[in-house]
Amino acid sequence: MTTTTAPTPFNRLLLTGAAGGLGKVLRERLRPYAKVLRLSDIANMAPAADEGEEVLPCDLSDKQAVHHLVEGVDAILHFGGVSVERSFEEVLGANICGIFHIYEAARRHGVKRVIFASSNHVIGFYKQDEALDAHSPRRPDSYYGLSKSYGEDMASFYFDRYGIETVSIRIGSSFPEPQNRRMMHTWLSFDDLTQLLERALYTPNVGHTVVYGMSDNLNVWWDNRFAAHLGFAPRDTSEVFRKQVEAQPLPAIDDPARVYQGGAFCAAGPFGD
Ligand code: NAI
Ligand code: 15L
Repeated sequence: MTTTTAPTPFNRLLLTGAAGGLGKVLRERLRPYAKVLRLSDIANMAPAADEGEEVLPCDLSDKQAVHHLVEGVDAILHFGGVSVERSFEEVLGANICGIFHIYEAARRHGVKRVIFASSNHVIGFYKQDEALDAHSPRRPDSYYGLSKSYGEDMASFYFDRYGIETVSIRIGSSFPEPQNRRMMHTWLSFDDLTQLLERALYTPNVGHTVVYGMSDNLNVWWDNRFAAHLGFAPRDTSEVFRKQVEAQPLPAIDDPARVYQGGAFCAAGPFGD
């Protein structure tokens, strides 16, 4: 459960992807957890509001820049990178090289905890009537999903080899509201995301934990039994949006949005033909 008073703040937390949709939300919500929140992105960010913020632009594909970025932080919330399906070349620098740079910098600077914004697209090619847990073999649905799958392997390796702990959150769909029928299953409210990040930051001995990031929705596809030690107890549910979502036309029976857990990502590409 989320504590009513925030636990002891870290001295300095790093949030990558701070200019993005979730980054802007988390810029406010992570403040109680850090004396200084270091915010980074390749895109423009609002200047630091006060001494509790540091704004450091950085391209994740630049190893030396990421090395400097990570210096002096206690933990990393890695939300930066390409967040939808793109060509392999676009995904390669930001996500695949990017996650390597993050872990190498963590190792060299002695950072012991990473929270990785993974994605449901690591398992996106499962059908919507299949039940999964964290041990289900991955079935990435895109180059983007492959990059998140690689990121989870990187997290596993850096724990086994160097003892750096990670919580990989396979975020479903974290938006103000579920936007379609698929998201009735995958939706993660911002409050529940915040609670999950708190648990991921403060739970001891997480090793490499994989957790599905979803609210307390009906008929979910994912079972979080292997992440029970996090004590994540979502409080919101997509049910409150059912009427408005079901007013939308039903997709055709063979539409990927209706067939696969990853929805439209399963039909993206090819690129560059
Ligand atoms: P977003 O696309 O709004 O934010 C990603 C940020 O990363 C952007 O501000 C972008 O400028 C930055 N970025 C891209 N390439 C970069 C590079 N080379 N160097 C530095 N920064 C770079 O995405 P959103 O929705 O905020 O998602 C945040 C994270 O959570 C992403 O990693 C995404 O894959 C993950 N996620 C989000 C979900 C959601 O429902 N919002 C679902 C599953 C995963
Ligand atoms: C993701 O991984 C994306 O970053 C986000 O934009 C949504 O598409 C989400 O998955 C989803 O599957 O709804």
